[in-house]
Amino acid sequence: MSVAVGRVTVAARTMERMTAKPARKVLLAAPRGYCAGVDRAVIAVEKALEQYGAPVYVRHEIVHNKYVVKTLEKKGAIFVDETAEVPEGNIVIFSAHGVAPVVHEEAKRGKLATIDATCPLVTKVHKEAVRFAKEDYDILLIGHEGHEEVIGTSGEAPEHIQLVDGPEDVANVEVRDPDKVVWLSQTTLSVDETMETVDALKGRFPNLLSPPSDDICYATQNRQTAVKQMGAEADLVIVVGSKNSSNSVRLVEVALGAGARDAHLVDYAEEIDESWLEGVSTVGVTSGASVPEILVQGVLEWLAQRGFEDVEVVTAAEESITFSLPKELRRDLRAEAAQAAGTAGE
Ligand code: 0CM
Ligand code: SF4
Repeated sequence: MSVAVGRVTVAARTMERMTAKPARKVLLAAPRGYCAGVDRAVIAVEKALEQYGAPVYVRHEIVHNKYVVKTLEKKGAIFVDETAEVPEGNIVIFSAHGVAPVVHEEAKRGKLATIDATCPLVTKVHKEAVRFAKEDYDILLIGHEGHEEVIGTSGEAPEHIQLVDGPEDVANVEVRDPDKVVWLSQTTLSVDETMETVDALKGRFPNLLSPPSDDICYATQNRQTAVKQMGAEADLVIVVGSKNSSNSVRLVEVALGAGARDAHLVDYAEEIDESWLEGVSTVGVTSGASVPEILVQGVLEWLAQRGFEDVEVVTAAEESITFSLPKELRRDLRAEAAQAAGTAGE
C-alpha cells in the first residue's frame, strides 16, 4: 500500500514538473541608481528651496531623470535651458553635468546668484582640460555630441579641444603635432567602447597621452560591471532610466553586449510591455545613476505581480563615496545656523 502511494506521489510530481512553468526569477544589480554626484545635486536643489524659498531656477535638468525633474518642479524649482531666461537678481543652480566658463560669466552679467551642483568628478575633467590646454596639447575629448557635459568641458578650452564621438569618428581627427595629443572623456560612457576609441586613436597617434586617472566615473563603471555579470544569465534586462541619460542608455547596450537576449530602458514600470516577458524566465533589473530607488521598486512590484517574486541580488561592488554640498549652499546654511544659534542664546 505504502509503495503504491509512493509511486502515485512520484508520478504526480513528475507530471507537475512536466507541466510547471520554468522557475521565474529576477537578478537585481548592485550597485544601481543614485551615485554620489546625483545625490548631492538633487539635495542641493531641495536645500536651496528650503533655504531661499521658491522659485529656485535650475539651468538644464539637474540630473537626466524625468521623475526627479517633475518632483522638484512640484516643490518650486523652475528648469530653464539658458541662464538668460532667469530674471535678474534670482538664484540659478547649475546641473550635475557642468557648465562652460561662459555660463558663469553670463550669470554674473545677469546679476544672478549661482549654486554650482556640477559633480566633482566632472569638475576634475574640466581641470584636466584646462591644464592640458595650458601646456598647449591638442585634447581629444571622447564623448557624445550635444551632451550637456561635453558642451561644458569643451567650453573650458574650445581652441584646444575636439570631440571624438566613438571609434568611427577617429579617422576625422586632425591635430597640429601628433606627439602632443592627450585624450579625455565624458564621465558616463561605455568603458569598452571608449577603450575601442582609444585603441583606434593610438593606432593613429602612438604617443597619445592618457588622462592622469579614469575620466569615466566610478558609478558608471560599477553599474556597467554589475549589468555585465547579470547580462549573460538574463533573458531580458530592464534598465530604469530616462532616454536622455547617457549612463542609463549605456546600461542597455552593455546588457545586450554581455549576452542578454533582450534589454529595454523604461522611466516607469507602466512602460514595460507584457510581450517582453514571453518565454522569459530570468529578468535582470538595474537603474542609471540618476534614478531614484522608488522607480526600481515599482518595476520589482510589477514583475512580482507576474510571477517574478524571487529576487537575487548580483553585487559587483560596494560604494561608500559621498560629496559635500556645493560651497555656496554650505556657506549660507552655516550662516543661518550661526544666526539661529545666536538668536537662541539671546
Ligand atoms: O551624463 P548622463 O546623461 O548619464 O547624466 P545623468 O544625469 O543621467 O547621470 C548623472 C550624471 C552626470 C554627470
Ligand atoms: Fe558624478 Fe559619475 Fe554621478 Fe555623473 S554619474 S554625477 S560623474 S558620480
